[in-house]
Amino acid sequence: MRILKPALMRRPVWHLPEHMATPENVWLSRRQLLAGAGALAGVSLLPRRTLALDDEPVATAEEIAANHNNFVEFGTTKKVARAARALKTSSWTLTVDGEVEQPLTIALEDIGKRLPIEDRLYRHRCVETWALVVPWRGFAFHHLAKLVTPKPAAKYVQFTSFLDPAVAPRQKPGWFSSMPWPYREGLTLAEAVHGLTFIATGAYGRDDIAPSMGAPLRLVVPWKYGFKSAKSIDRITFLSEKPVSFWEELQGDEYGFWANINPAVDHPRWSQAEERQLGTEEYYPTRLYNGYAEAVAPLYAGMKLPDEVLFR
Ligand SMILES: Nc1nc2c(c(=O)[nH]1)N[C@H]1C(S)=C(S)[C@@H](COP(=O)(O)O)O[C@H]1N2
Ligand SMILES: [Mo]
Repeated sequence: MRILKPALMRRPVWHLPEHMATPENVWLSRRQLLAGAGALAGVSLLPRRTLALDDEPVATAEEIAANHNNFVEFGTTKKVARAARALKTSSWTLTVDGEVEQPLTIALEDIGKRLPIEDRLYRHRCVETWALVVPWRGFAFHHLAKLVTPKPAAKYVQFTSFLDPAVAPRQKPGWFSSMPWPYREGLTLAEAVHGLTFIATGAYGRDDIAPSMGAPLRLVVPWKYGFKSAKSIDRITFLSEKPVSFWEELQGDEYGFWANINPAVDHPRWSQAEERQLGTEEYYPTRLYNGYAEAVAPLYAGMKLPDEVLFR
């Protein structure tokens, strides 16, 4: 596959015209365009677009998004889709507890009755530098927070993935790659109730999610590195103290609590300046807060944290 070097990609092609907005059309059209561009020594024919918050990026095809994953419960390669089919999502419940006035346990099938379901197209950027764009369906987390009424003591929110060694044998004690199961992630309360923070219940226009992408409930925090977006969650806990997350416990110097995306702050072992779009294999400059700076930078305005802390 042809790889356009960043220097030649003088303009972002995140945004394509409306008539090209279905993934299938985009695939064909982009390839044709890029083939044409190749003939013109790498100069794209697309008009220059700078992605604004309300611009719609272009979805990655589901076949690609569901077959290149990080989901360590099912293996440490990107090819975990088959193993993840072991997930049993039929009698799933979500428990919301901790520092709240009205803790609740809600069955998956009742979520749509109590929370406003909407579609959102979000960029996703893994700390390992691959990136894609996913059309999620689900609800903004602040709606759920309102249902349980956080107590004044609540300062953080922890999102916990399933724990079931019968489904994910790697979670058996003593497995050679023993990890601190279950997978879990944390946000400040302010981050959690930010309008962009989303719990996905569906994707690609459907009311369910491919198992490999974190069925049946998946946190989505689009301005942070992908590891913050915990998959297959069954518990959300409001806390007074900052929780330690899965990767932080394993390798805290490389995968911190904040993990906000910033092209200028390298991972200790590689540059974060560019990202590779799955499917096209094109490289683009990484965007501050993954392109959502306008919306989320105010969250961090008063903080005097060094970049290595806020962005790693
Ligand atoms: N439970 C769980 N959630 C997880 C992970 C995981 O291994 N287990 N990987 C994280 C990482 S590192 C990334 S990049 C994204 C990957 O999401 P995707 O496979 O849908 O692209 O899920 C995140 N959520
Ligand atoms: Mo990741």
